[in-house]
Amino acid sequence: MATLPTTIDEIIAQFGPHKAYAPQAGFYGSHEPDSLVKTHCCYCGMQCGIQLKVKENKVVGFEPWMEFPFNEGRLCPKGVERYLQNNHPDRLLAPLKRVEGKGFQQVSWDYAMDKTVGEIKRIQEAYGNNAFAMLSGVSLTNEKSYMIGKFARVALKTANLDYNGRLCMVSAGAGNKKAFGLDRSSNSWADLAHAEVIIVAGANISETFPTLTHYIWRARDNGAKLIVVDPRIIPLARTADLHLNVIPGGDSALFGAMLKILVDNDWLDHEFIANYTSGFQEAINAVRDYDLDWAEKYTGVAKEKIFEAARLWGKAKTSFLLHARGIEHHTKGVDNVLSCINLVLATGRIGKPYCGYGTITGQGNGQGGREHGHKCDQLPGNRDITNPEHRQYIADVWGISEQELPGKGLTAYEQIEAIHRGEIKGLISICFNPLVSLPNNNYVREALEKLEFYMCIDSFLSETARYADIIMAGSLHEEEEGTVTTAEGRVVKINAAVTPPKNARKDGEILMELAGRLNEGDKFSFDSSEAIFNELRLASKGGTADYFGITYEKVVNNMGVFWPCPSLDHPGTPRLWEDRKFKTPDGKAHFNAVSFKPPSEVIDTDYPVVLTTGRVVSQYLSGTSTRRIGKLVDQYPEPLLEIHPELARRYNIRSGDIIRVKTRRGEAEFPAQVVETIRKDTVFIPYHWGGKHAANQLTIGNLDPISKIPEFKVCACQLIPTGEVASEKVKETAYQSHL
Ligand SMILES: Nc1nc2c(c(=O)[nH]1)N[C@H]1C(S)=C(S)[C@@H](COP(=O)(O)OP(=O)(O)OC[C@H]3O[C@@H](n4cnc5c(=O)[nH]c(N)nc54)[C@H](O)[C@@H]3O)O[C@H]1N2
Ligand SMILES: Nc1nc2c(c(=O)[nH]1)N[C@H]1C(S)=C(S)[C@@H](COP(=O)(O)OP(=O)(O)OC[C@H]3O[C@@H](n4cnc5c(=O)[nH]c(N)nc54)[C@H](O)[C@@H]3O)O[C@H]1N2
Ligand code: SF4
Ligand SMILES: [Mo]
Repeated sequence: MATLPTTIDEIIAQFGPHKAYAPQAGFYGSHEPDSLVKTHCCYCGMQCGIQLKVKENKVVGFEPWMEFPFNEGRLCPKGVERYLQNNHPDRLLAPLKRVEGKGFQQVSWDYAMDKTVGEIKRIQEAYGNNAFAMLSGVSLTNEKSYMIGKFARVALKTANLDYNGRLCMVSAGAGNKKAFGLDRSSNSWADLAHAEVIIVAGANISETFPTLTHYIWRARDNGAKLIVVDPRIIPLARTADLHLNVIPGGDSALFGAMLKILVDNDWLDHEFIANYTSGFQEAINAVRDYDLDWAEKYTGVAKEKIFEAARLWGKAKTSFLLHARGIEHHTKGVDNVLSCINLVLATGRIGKPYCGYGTITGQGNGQGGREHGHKCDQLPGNRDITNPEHRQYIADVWGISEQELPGKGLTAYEQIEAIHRGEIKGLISICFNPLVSLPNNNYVREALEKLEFYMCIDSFLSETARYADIIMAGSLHEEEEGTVTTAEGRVVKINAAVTPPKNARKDGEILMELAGRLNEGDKFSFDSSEAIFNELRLASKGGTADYFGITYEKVVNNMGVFWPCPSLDHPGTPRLWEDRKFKTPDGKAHFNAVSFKPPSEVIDTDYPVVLTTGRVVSQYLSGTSTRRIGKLVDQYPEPLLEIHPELARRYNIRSGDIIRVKTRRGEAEFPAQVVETIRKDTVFIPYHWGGKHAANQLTIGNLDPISKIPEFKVCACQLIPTGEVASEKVKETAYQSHL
């Protein structure tokens, strides 16, 4: 046994910083693989098809999967390198326990299970069932998502289950449910290529969904006009017809003003509005005063450009509106989404060929994972945990009484607040790294320290796992079979390429054994992923996210099936709403009145610069996997502060200078990258790093009142040059400026 460390810092010194893993080029390629396994990339919501090369139970490379219809073999830089996470030297290979004052020690599975179950029982007996909470994530398959929803309610018997989609998809989900009664993008991407006008709002597609860019280029080849709404001139914006450089937080003012222009110029589809929608009058009343001068003031976008955007959108015959976290990560995230949907409904361009609207789902299974009961307020099939009929249906599928089914629980960040208040004492997390990804992470760290017991299931020692009492070595994406649902709503098959190495185990097996030890084994006696999927099909039947007609066989034979798919003879639904039968109670699509409200923290003389956060192409989420892959680390080794030359001049900042960024939550230092691609009043930091590099030391924990998403995309900061300069290597990256 190695000498054991004594403090968190020493644990970090023992296990990290991550080993950036880069075998020599061609090393693995020189070996003939034993097999090629068709599956999907483990990262973003595009879920590109890929073939993994397997040799001796290790993933040793990849080949394109040309036949998979969405990406036809194309992959992004992360997809090309993703195989290097397998067989990585940092991989957790056995369960660990933390010994106070001594760090982590390997333990047997029996010990890890016994300890966890003992602590669950102790905490629940002392403080009640809801004092033990669970957090999960949607890099997991539909089968695991479904099983976690059932595990938390039936085995752990807690209301407090939530998931990392709370930081991601929930504003869009809430907006879609309000407007359409269903939470899915309306069309397959195939329709995008033929739209006349495309609006992309707050979505850095070339870096975050790189393979989707192909569909936009195809639309451009067909003559489409492209409008990009983003405080930065993102790569897609460089060739756009219009770039609307909105100030972070200004979107609903922009879309509200565009709605007013559509009304004033009668660029409306009256027939659609009259027959298939409700709430139009209220929606336009809310924007009655949004003239162009007002809009320019609150959005920071020139009024001519706002008018031109509305004209292009208003006069088109076909169109697509796409958005992502740029408009959703706000305390007004749901309002922003609704203000986009109002533009789509006013022009009636939905449910027709080449006319569509959608949020671009972020995580690999961000779509499926938000349908099957991961959320604190949701049951499978996107059912509502507070609806008596929905509860009864699921209780029957699960073989429990409706009274036994817990009610609505706390959302992810609210769980952290409840730990601070002493209401939550125990936690299980799987597939979530909140210490990097939640806002205001000093506050999150204090919460982790307050827990009486914390168990984490992961395949790497994430920043959060370092605070666990027990770590269970779970599985990687390529080690367990299942299905995921892509951002376009297509259910696809994940095939296991290898088995978990050494003493690591499949996530599904870990959960089933825990359920057994909590005396609920009979409800978790699945002998295959397909058996779980078959129960999920039944549980989703009749819900808005209806998977009943989808089988493994159908998914494989058709390279994916689009839900809803209510019966076995149903072909699936690539394009929603062709029948105009919306899933709202009155069957109509709903306009919503949206009044512009400023962000929860605005700039002032103390904190005079707007801070926004997001992503870079070569890193993925909290970086647990991509920060361990050598080539990706080389492309972008540490977070840089993007700043406009004019703002930089004011502080005498040059690329590579180290700047202290301070907010009301904390401070951190980042090398500057001076770029002309960002607004003059705004700085941008990517968030994929933990510890002293974490952007979330600075962000604000204020939440949207409906979706409970944090305001990641806007807060106020100070810039303080430290007089220090970054290393040559980092400086080199900083000088690779965007323009
Ligand atoms: N490379 C890479 N790809 C990923 C991921 C990753 O971590 N790395 N993560 C995946 C996941 S889970 C997600 S959720 C998606 C996220 O995908 P995106 O939403 O595209 O990514 P972000 O970088 O968070 O934000 C997008 C853009 O929003 C802009 N923005 C900031 N504030 C505002 C605002 O107030 N209004 C508007 N209109 N725009 C604003 C930023 O400048 C940024 O260009 O990416 C997925 N794909
Ligand atoms: N400032 C700022 N913060 C943000 C954002 C932002 O734009 N700005 N974006 C937010 C968004 S959109 C998102 S989605 C979140 C994401 O935030 P997180 O969910 O915390 O990020 P991940 O990196 O996906 O963390 C997943 C953890 O699960 C592990 N894992 C991955 N796959 C598996 C698996 O199959 N099994 C098991 N057992 N473990 C697995 C990984 O090793 C990792 O430790 O971050 C949010 N945080
Ligand atoms: S676009 Fe997304 S799914 Fe496709 S290869 Fe890149 S990270 Fe993977
Ligand atoms: Mo996300």
